[in-house]
Amino acid sequence: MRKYFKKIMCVAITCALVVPVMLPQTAKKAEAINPVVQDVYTADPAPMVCSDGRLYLFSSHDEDVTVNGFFSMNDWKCYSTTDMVNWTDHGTALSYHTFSWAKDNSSWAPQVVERDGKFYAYVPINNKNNTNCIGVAVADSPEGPYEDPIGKPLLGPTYSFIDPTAFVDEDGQAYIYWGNPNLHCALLNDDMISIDTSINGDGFVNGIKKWNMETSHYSELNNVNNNNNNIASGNYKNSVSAALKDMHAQFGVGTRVDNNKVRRPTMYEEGPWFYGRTNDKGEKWYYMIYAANGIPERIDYSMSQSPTGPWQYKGMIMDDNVNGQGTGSFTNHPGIVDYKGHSYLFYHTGKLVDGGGFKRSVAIEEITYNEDGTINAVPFTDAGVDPIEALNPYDKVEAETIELSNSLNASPNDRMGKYGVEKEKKDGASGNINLYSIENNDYIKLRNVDFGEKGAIAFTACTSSSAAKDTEVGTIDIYFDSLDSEPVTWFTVKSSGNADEFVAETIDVDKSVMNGVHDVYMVFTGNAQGELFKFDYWQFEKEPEPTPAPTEVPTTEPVITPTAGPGGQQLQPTVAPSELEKPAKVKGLKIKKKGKKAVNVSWKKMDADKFEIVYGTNKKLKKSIKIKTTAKTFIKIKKLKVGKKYYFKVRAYNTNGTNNAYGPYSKKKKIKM
Ligand code: FUB
Repeated sequence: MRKYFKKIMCVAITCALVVPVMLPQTAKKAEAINPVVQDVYTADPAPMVCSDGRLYLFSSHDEDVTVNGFFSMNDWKCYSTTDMVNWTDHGTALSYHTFSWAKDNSSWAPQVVERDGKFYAYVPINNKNNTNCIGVAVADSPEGPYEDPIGKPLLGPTYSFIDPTAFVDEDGQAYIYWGNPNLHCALLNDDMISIDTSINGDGFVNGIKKWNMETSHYSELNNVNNNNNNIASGNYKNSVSAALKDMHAQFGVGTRVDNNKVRRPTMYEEGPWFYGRTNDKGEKWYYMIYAANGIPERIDYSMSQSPTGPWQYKGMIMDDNVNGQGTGSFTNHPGIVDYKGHSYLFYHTGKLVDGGGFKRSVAIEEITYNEDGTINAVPFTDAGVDPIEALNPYDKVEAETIELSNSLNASPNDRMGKYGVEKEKKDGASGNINLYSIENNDYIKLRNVDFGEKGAIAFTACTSSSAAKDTEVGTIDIYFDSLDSEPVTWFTVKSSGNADEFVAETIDVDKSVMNGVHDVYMVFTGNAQGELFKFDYWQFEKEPEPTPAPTEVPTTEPVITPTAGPGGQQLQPTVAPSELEKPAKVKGLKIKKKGKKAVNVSWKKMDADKFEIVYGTNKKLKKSIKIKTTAKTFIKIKKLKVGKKYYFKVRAYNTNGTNNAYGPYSKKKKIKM
């Protein structure tokens, strides 16, 4: 797909000039952010905080049509956010097609972990003989494309090998846990794609440590059926073997009665989620969070001071019902992360329209830890979590960044496909995603968008349509805070003449209206039946800041000619005239922490008038960068954010005050604050 940017300044549109437009009839709905994704069914959430500063959510995907009344799952989805409420859809990250040895309808609970700039997806999937296996796939970016580096299962084929969870500890050792009903543990080698067989030292099942959670492992349970008074009185747990007591201490006393009417030994069912965390007292604890208590599943947890146990059972985090009302799903699956000073539990319910046990959807709640590291239980809610940051409308925002879409309120039969996202097919690579199948009165909502006090002066939208070029195919009507109001502005979409050719156009908007912090609704209207247009991205423009007068002291901004458009291109410095000599490449770049929020950046002395230091949290230093200049060969950079990874590069330049001649950039260096 070829994309180009065309800027057209249109007549300023103010609120006063707005002509009445028909409001969508499906507009009124509960302001609930759970479930997080509303256009497809997502299950088995696996959150991952990435070194690029974003929080990624991987999930399995329940198909719209359930085959043979069982889980019908073929791929794994990827979403990301920076504020916890507006999620960008990255489409399908990988699928059973990623593994040449795998079969369809078995793509269950995944987890992706980052190590040394690579992303490792651990997934349960059946081989062609329909036996459970754990596969591993690797990618250079979280959203893929992923490839199977070993061409065979990492673990298995073995019945019950499902639900992998992986964690890289501070010392670099990586662990993988998995299994239903038994819980298995293995060490991953540093390559993350092979198993270290040394655990247990006994060569048992390739060195895999196993906790036996099956009734058959405890013969005394054969007589403890559900009618046994022993259970009702609670006595049975007192008169059991030392081995069973030990399991109880690690994973709780089982309550589930299996098909043979025999009680499960412990609370553990499946869906383990493993990680390490230091509590407020400075003690390192390991957590095993899991689906528990039979069907319907709730979420329980155990803690340990060693990554391979023994575990201490700590009880429930999320019940399977609130005031007698269930989640609508007989399974549950936890995923827990800390992000920007908050802790979150990701789980799933059957609460999306048409949802249920085989059509589940990811939801999120904020959780809190006690001083000793234990976790406070939370109920599942429709309200979900609050935004932790405002969305910046002056950044390029992918159109598939959404808090809510009206699909939630659509009738059951037209729920799906309203806001499907499609992936541009570029040699099978993970490509661009855009909103498609946009029909009259469809809308998306973005939460907590900060236009600032001065406000926006222009709005750009990048769209495509196959209608005759330049035909008006619809509008994007923008509302603030409620659909029961007047639009604050609207954008007329003109056809690009080719559905695969996206065109960005810009209109002026009224800054006296387009300011402050608002929830933003974009309502799509048009006269055609079916799809009106496709929508790739949008961006507002604010009034330019007055250019600061140049000074000679170090750390001033460089002389640059901004050529960036709303497309978000990186600023390009002025082209060096031929009479200025370009300096050599900067060498010996060093970054040293100076307290919590500052670093000293230094490099080798060399012949040049000045140096330009480019830094930011984006690994490629392509967006959200900051630039400083100095005439010295060192600089202190302040006001960095604790917990974030920053990348730095430096180049030298010669200047005559008006024009600059730049040398090549140094090698990039990174540091975690
Ligand atoms: O999604 C299929 C299975 O259901 C998962 O692997 C389990 O954790 C349960 O959520």
